[in-house]
Amino acid sequence: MNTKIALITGATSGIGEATTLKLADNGFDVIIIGRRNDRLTTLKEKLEKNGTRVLSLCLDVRIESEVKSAVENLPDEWKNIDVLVNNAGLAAGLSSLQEGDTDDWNRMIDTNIKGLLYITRYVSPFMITREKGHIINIGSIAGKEVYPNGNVYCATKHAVDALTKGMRMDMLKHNIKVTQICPGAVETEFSIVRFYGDKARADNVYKGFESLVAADIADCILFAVSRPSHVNINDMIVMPAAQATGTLFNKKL
Ligand code: NDP
Ligand code: 8X3
Repeated sequence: MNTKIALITGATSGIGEATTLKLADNGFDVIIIGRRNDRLTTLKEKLEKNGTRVLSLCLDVRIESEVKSAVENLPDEWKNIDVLVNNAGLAAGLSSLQEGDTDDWNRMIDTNIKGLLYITRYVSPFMITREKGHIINIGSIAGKEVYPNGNVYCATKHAVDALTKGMRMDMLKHNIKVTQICPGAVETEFSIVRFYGDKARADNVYKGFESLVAADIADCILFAVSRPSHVNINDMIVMPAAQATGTLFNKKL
């Protein structure tokens, strides 16, 4: 089997789902991860109709034992993972540190940092065995700068920035590429999750300007993974044309 394999975390929505569709369209078989099994099943059925082979793993990236067991017990034909997209992540809340909800902090730290680490820890040995592979970490403009009330979310994305650099050094001798993609505002379920399901508040984030859509980020990921073998894209910051910094927008309201 010559088809390449991509593993995408957070494939049930937004950037992860768009990336799954884009990579499948471009000849990848896919391992898709998320907690919402109904969505995984729908995506799997849709892709299989178009001839893509799909392995669906319903798991929570925060739970190391789930990640370890699922990855270590992959059927042999799924172990040759060429591309890992560490995308699963979230913001929970937007409040000052002194008023922050510690449950929100734990969810963000456990998902955005520890989840990314667990997946990478258990997937990368397969790449190292083959001396081949490409890891794509989804960072954020929030990993390049900090904005008021973004404290812990920004810290988790700064951690992704540091981990991207660290893993690139550690994996250099194993011929594994490591890329970070840092989006500005992308309209997905991100703000609905951040505001605990308050759709009106979430919609307001994207009012008055043209935000990115998930497919824009999927395009960047496809570009990074389709460079010739001697080329690596280290880091890409991708913003809406109407957004200059994490908080400065040209909104026409
Ligand atoms: P969505 O909320 O649309 O998607 C988030 C995805 O992550 C879902 O598929 C969700 O699946 C998955 N996920 C969350 N927690 C877990 C978990 N514990 N275990 C497994 N999967 C999990 O948001 P986006 O697509 O926007 O977010 C994707 C990434 O992009 C995140 O890392 C986010 O920080 C980053 N980002 C987003 C930006 C934006 O403006 N939207 C900008 C910059 C970066 P499920 O709920 O089924 O588990
Ligand atoms: C998600 C976008 O606005 O929180 O990373 O920086 S933002």
